Amino acid sequence: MSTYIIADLHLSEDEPAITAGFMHFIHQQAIHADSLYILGDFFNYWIGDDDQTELHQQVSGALKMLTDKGIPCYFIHGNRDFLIGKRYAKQCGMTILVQETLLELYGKRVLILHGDTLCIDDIAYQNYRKKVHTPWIQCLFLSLPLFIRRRIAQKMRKNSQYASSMKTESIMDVNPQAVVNALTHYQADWMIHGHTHRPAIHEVLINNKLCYRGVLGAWHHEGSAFVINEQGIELIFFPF
Ligand code: OKV
Ligand code: MN
Repeated sequence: MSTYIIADLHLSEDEPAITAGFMHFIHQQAIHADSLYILGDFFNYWIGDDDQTELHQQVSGALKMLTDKGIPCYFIHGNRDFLIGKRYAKQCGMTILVQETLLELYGKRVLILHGDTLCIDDIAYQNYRKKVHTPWIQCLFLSLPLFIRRRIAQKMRKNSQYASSMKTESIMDVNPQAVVNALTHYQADWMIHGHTHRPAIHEVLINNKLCYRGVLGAWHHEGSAFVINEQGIELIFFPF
C-alpha cells in the first residue's frame, strides 16, 4: 500500500487531455492507494466555489468516488487555486490542510507544501501573494458577481503572463536558505513540493544530516507523482 502525492495539474477546459489523464490516474492508480495528497495548482484558476462548471463537477465526482471508497484525500492550496473553499472540499470529500503540513509517513517525517512560499526572491510575486491572501480582500472579491470575478481574473492572468516573461530562471526557483529553514523548523527528513515544474530529488545537507527535497512535475505531457511506501519515496512519471 502506498501514499500518492501530486501537484500542478493545472486542470482547465482548454486542456481536456490532462483531465482525461487525471481520471485515468484516479481509476488506475489512486484507487489502490492508502491516501492521496494534492499539493496545489490542481486547477489553473479558481474564482470561487460557486463557479460550478462541468469540469469542476467531473473532478469532484472522481474524488468523491475515491473518498467514499475509504481513500482519504487531502488538499493544500496552490498559487492558482488558493480560493478553493469548504464547499468544494466537501463536494470532493477532501480535507484542506494548512500551507505547510508535516506528515509522518511510514516512519519518515515529510513536510509537504505547494512551494510558492519558498520562492522568496520573487519579491513582486510575494507582494501580490500577500494581497490576494488578505481575508477581507478575498471576502470582497468573493462577494462580487461571477461575471465580474471572471473579468477581473482574466485581466490579472493576462498581466501576470507579461510580468513572468520578464523574470529570470533563478528568481522563479526556490531560495536554498528558505528550504533549509523549513526543513530545520519541522525537523523533517523530507520536503515535497510542486510549483516550480522542475521535477527532481535534491539532497540537502543540514548539520551533517542528509535530508531530501522532492519536487513534483507539472502535468503537461505526462503525469508525475511521488509514491511513498515501506520501501521508500519514489518520483514517477506516467503517460496519460
Ligand atoms: C490565479 C494568478 C490569476 C499567479 C483576486 C482577491 C482581487 C482573489 C483573486 C483573481 C484571480 C484567483 C483569485 C489567478 C493566480 C493569477 C494571475 C497571476 C502569479 C482578488 C482574491 F485582488 F482582485 F481582489 N483572484 N484568480 N497569478 O484567475 O485564478 O499566481 S485566478
Ligand atoms: Mn504554483
